[in-house]
Parts: sequence; structure tokens; C-alpha cells
Amino acid sequence: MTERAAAVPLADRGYLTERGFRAWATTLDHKRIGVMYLFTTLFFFLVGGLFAIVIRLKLMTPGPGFISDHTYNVFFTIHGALMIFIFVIPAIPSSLGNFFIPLLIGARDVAFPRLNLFSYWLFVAGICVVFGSLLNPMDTGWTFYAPYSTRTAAAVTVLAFGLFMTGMSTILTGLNFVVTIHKLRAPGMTWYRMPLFIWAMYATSIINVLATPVIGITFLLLAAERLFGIGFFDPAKGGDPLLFQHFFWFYSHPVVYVMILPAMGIISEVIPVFARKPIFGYKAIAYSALAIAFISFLVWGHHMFVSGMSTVAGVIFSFLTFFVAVPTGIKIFNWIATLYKGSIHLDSPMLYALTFIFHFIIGGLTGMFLGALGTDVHVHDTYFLVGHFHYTIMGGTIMGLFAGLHYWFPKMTGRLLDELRAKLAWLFIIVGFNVTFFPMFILGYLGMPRRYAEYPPRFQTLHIVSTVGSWVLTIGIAIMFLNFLRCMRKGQPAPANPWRALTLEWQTASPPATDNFETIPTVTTWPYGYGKKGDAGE
Ligand code: HEM
Ligand SMILES: [Cu+2]
Repeated sequence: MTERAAAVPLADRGYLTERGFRAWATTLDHKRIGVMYLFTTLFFFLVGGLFAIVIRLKLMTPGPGFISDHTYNVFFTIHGALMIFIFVIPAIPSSLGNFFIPLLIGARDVAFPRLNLFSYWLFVAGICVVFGSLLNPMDTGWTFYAPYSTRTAAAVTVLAFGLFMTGMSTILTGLNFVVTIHKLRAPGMTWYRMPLFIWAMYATSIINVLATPVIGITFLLLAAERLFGIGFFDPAKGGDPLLFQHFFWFYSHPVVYVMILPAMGIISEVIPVFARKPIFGYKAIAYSALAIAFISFLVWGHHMFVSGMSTVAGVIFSFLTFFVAVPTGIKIFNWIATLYKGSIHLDSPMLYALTFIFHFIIGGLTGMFLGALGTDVHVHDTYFLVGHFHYTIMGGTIMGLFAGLHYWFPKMTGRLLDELRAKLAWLFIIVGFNVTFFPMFILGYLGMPRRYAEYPPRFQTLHIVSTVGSWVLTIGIAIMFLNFLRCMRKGQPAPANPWRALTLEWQTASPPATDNFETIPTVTTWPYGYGKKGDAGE
């Protein structure tokens, strides 16, 4: 491969034309705001990843290590809290959602551009407060469990306040998206002509608007308890620690679907384009997103099976949990049916989409073990769970994000990615990911508890395998990011529609102009008519 000495200039830099800090910081363009979110969240993915690497290094040896056990607790708390609250919750909705919702529905911007900009800066301000808490860092785990979190001397109140702000930003973004999807669709874009990514973002936004206030209020109660000694959660003050767990999971279970639904939306876009086939079961996929959003509010108790809840409640929550598997299974079946007899193109977005399906099946099925009351009692709070949620979040959501980044890179930057490097990165990532996280299922099954800095030596071999895997994974992620950075400046100029896709964002220039479309398109059909003669996509 020959290196090009200088960047190839783009004929038209579209929305990227205006340069300078001010132009970005005060922009009302949803695309620029999306890009700012993308850079911010990806940066914290890398920071959270650094903590993960240190955690894994420590776990190579069973006894006391190069960091103290307290530091270990702090590190997995920072790792978890950053990854969940600052990275994965906003990662797809606020970045790719902001960038692509208006483009996919044929609008010029979101419904409330100023509110959108405000949400971004509120998010940044929240992150600053979160970092303020690092002066006296928290060691409670990302779950903030009371009563410990009400008593520890660490800066819980500051962290809770920072997350309150980022949560507020999430709510405002969710509202903005719901109104945008209702009000700003191009003429002719009926609900059943909407791309499935839009359905997914719609369901996600509804969860964000309904669930996030609950955690916000919980954080306020926690702060009130710490600051004013009001007994909400601490039994010594007449509170109930289980109330905290109920509040926390009433938010945090639905929020796992905030993490996964947008990724599922991306997969529903990528699969038909690279299989050159109409999506199978469009309505089933669309409605299953809403069904997942609805059911997600009914199952929080599965995180509390061992908290002393009554067996009857446990059985009911366990039973309800299995219902989530139905709409989830519907999606997976429909994607596979779309692939069936398709003309599969294994470009990098498709590789990541297939990787999503592969990992998510493992993550989802192990979720069934955790949702079943009888088995969860045994594997609760072990590495089985750590394996499960990394398979769903990292193996699922993050692979969906990577699929989306590779798919939409030409649209966002106006340049093509280097496919060879993209595929090389993918190879490292899929191998590294599975070597890192699969051993965790076995470790958990054998009884290795989560959140322990030290462990019996018989677990060491599997821990070493996992740590070596994390190095392979890191190399893959590094190659991927370097490829992004390099091709942002030096990639070949991209045509408007390099993947021959039918959704509206590809019918405008790469990168799009500030107001997206020269004239607002009129929609006459759904966007999945692939493989038929005479279609624009063929
Ligand atoms: C880069 C690869 C990653 C590695 C090697 C890794 C490793 C780990 C390990 C070993 C733990 C368990 C710590 C313990 O229980 O003692 C952990 C916890 C956790 N990880 Fe990761 N992780 C990675 C990426 C991610 C991502 C992408 C997310 C989410 C977006 C994530 C979310 C979490 C959460 C929420 C916890 C629980 C923290 C707690 O127990 O409070 N991780 N991670
Ligand atoms: Cu849950």
C-alpha cells in the first residue's frame, strides 16, 4: 500500500467548511453537535479502557499487586461509571443519533437546535463535575449501593451531582428526538417508511425520557441523605437500603436497552445494504423495539434476586424477564432471515454487524441463565455476570457502534476508510474480545466473585488468558482509531453513496451541506427495496 504524502483535498467540505473553536462550540447544526458528542464519548471510551487495562494487569496475579486493593476498587468504579454513564449511554444516541436522525428522515435539523447545543454543554459540564469527584474518588462500584454509598467519605455527592447533569442532558436529547421524529419527517415518510434506525432511536428516546428522571431523583435523595442526614436508604437512620436498589434498577434495567437498542438500529440498517436484500420482517423489527422498551420497565427485580426479596416476587420477575427474550429473538431471527440467500458483501461495517449478532447471541443466552431465579442465585455477582454484560455491551453495543462508524464514516467525513486496516483491526478485536471475556464465564461458573482484587491461585490461569486477550483487543482498537484519524485527513474522497444504500442520508452529498438537502426529498417508498431490478441501489 502506498502512503499518500499529503491530504487529498475535498471538492466540497459541506458542513465541515467553517473552521475554528467558536464555529464548533456555538454551532446549532445537529451534525456538528453529533460530531462533538462522538469525540467526547470516544475519548472517555479510551480513558475507561485504560482503567480496564490496569484492572486486567492487576488480575494477572492472585495476591496483592502493584496497586492496593482500595485503588483496585476505585479503578473498577471509575471504569464502570465512565463506561456506562459517560460513554455507552450517550455514545450512539447523542452522536450518531444527532448526526443521522434528521438526515434519515429528510429534515434540515432536529426540532430544537438550541436545546441540542445546550444539552451538549450540559453534558460537558456534568463530566467536569464527575471529574471533580476524582479528588476523593468513589469506590462503591458504578451501582452506588446504599447504605455504603451514604456513609463512605468518598465524593459520592459530587459524582452523583455530575451524573445528575449528564442525565438531564440525556432527557433533553431524548425529548428533542421524540419531537423531531414526530414532526419533521419529509413529505411521504409515513411511520412504516421510516428507517429502522429511527424506530430504534424513537424507542430509546422514550426510555431516556421516562427512566432517567428516576435515577436523577435517586441521586438527589442520596445527596440529601449525605448532606442533611435524612434517612432514605440507611437503616441506621430509619431508611431502607433495598429502596435504593429498587430505584436504581428501575432506571438501570431499562437503560441497558438504551445501550442496546440504538446498536440494533444500526444493525438493521447495515444488514440489508450488505446482503443486498430487503429487510425481513420490517414491522416485527420496528414493533419489537417498542416492545423491548415497554417490557424493560417491568423486569428490574431480576437484579435483586438475592437481596432478600420474597420468592413469589422473585418468580414473577424471573418470569417477566423471559418475555424480553421474545422481541429480542424476533430481531435476531429477522436479521438472519435477511442474510439468508443474500448476496453478502463482507465490507467492514458488515463484519462488525455480524460480530454484533454473534456476540449478542452469547450475551443474550447467558442473560437467560441470569434471569432464571434458580441459576442466578449461584452465579450472581460472579465473573459469569461480568462476562455476560461485556458480551452484550462491548460485544454487542460497541460492535454496533463500530459498524455504524465504519458504515457512516464516508458520509460524516467525506472520505473513505482504508478497508484493509479496518479489517485487520476487526480481526484483532474479535479475537481479543473473545479471549478476554469468554474465560470469565468459566471463572464465574467456578465461583470467582466480581469486584475482588485478590483471588485463590487456582483461578490464575484463566485470568492470565483474559489479560493477554485484553492486549490483543487493545491493539485492535488502536489500529481502528488510528485508521479513523488517518483517513479523516488523508482518505480518498468519498462519493455520495459508496455502499449503494437507499436511505435518505446517502442521497445527499458526502459530507452533507449545513442544511442537509438542497431540496427536501419526497418519500414514495420504504428504504429497503434492495436486490430488485431498477432500484437506485442496484
Ligand atoms: C476494553 C475492554 C474491557 C476490559 C478488559 C474490561 C474489564 C473489566 C473487568 C475485569 C471488570 C471487573 C472488575 C471487577 O469486578 O473486579 C470490569 C467491570 C465493568 N466493566 Fe469493563 N472492561 C472493558 C470494557 C468495558 C466496556 C466497553 C464497558 C461498557 C461500556 C464496560 C463496563 C463495565 C462495568 C459497568 C463494570 C462493572 C464495574 C463494577 O463492578 O462496578 N467495560 N471490566
Ligand atoms: Cu436487568
